[in-house]
Amino acid sequence: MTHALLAIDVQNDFCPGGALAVAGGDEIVAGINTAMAGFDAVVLTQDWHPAGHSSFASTHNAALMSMTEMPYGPQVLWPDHCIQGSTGAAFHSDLQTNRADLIIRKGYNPEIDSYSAFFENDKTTPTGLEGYLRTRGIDKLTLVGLATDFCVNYSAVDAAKLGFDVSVNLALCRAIDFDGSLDAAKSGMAAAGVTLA
Ligand code: VGL
Ligand code: ZN
Repeated sequence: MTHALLAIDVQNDFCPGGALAVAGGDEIVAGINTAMAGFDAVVLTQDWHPAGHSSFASTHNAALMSMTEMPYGPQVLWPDHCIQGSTGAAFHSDLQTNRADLIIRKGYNPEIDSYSAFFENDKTTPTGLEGYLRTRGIDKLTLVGLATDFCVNYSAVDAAKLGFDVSVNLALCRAIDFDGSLDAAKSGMAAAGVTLA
């Protein structure tokens, strides 16, 4: 099998001090760097929103972490984060980005959020990652990164649905864990056939 490491959103805004800080988000960086050498390919994702994105609470004058109804379904309203070109959107400075074969950006569509590295939150608009992996003959994926319960979860479930052999290395992930989201994510991933290591 051809095995890729898919490191999700290891960006400043998801690390302590960032706009949507995930507890311990910076603790996984060294381990991800070490893991890179053991794979046939390394792919990084980067959450990459325009200012005024529809997933931001500020865009709707709504409370942080409240829910709204989008044309594609329910959506959490986040603090402004990962704005294109900002320091918050940059990768953690210790992440060895030079090792990446591909960096894929997501969430650039102002009207649709994109937790998954494969499809936007409408579950139909592709990011192009599937085609990249398939044309390189990659059939096995290990996911790491931020956040376990949102972007890692959605990416892992989509990858499994697409037929990839998927595992998530939970030791190299950290979670937002909001309103039971981590437990729900773990059961959802397991039900989708994702191996949780
Ligand atoms: C993420 C919320 C909003 C993530 C991205 O990377 O898990 N979560 N945007
Ligand atoms: Zn985002």
